[in-house]
Amino acid sequence: MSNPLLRSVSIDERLRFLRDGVVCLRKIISPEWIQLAQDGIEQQRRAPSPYATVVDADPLYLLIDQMPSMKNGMLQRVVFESGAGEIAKQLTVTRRLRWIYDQLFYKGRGPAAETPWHQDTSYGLADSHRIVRVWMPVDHMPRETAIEVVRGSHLWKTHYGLSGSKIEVLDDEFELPDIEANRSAFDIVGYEVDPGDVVVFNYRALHHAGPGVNFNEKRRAFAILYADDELRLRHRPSLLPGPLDTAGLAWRDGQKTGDFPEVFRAV
Ligand SMILES: O=C(O)CCC(=O)C(=O)O
Repeated sequence: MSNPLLRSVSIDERLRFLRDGVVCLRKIISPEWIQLAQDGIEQQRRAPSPYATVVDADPLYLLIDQMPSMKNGMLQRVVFESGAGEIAKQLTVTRRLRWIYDQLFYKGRGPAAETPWHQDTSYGLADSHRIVRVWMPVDHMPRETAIEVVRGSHLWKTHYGLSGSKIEVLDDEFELPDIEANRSAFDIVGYEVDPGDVVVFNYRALHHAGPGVNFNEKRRAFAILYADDELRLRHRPSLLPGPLDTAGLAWRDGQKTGDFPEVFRAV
């Protein structure tokens, strides 16, 4: 298949991704694919999945949906054909990657809801450095409401739970420090973004999206996770089902993504 990206990832961007655990790639996804992502996200708003969190209260609208591409054909095309997977391949210098998950963040009217600081490992699926998250904004966002990441945190040995959440903290997890209250103690990077840009970060990187006042503007993003065949899966019983559970497949901790090629499809 031809490569739909507007440009390639540079060596400097690749080095920054490996060193910092995050990089913002400007003007790389073409407008047709942004349009399709917007349409797919709007379709999902009209018919969210059973795993969605929806807050539709005056004045706030928030939708966070899990694995929408499993049913939504437009978002599925974005996962496999927009070049997002190619970006992950170029950044990791990996020939074959697989889709492993995706999420949609729709912050509609009202003040933008905060996404608290977390590592994605705290939500389960796997513990690994091997997962690449391509976060694709489809609206303009000022830095205050876009993704911020603690630079280099993907290399920290510590594994954090979600502070104050209903999710149980596992034995090997530590309590997350209050990053927002101590911002100057952390090396935080963030970006003002436009449709066409992506922020790509390591699954273990600490990240959040700040609250903000955006009363009449939508703030929508689609995040896609890719990993190689060797990613070892891990159960997180208190959480939502993952793609294998949704597909009705039994699996054990430690099995690899490459063991389930029909669910974790290659990009
Ligand atoms: O867009 C957001 O609000 C949060 C995104 C996020 O946490 C992620 O993609 O991991």
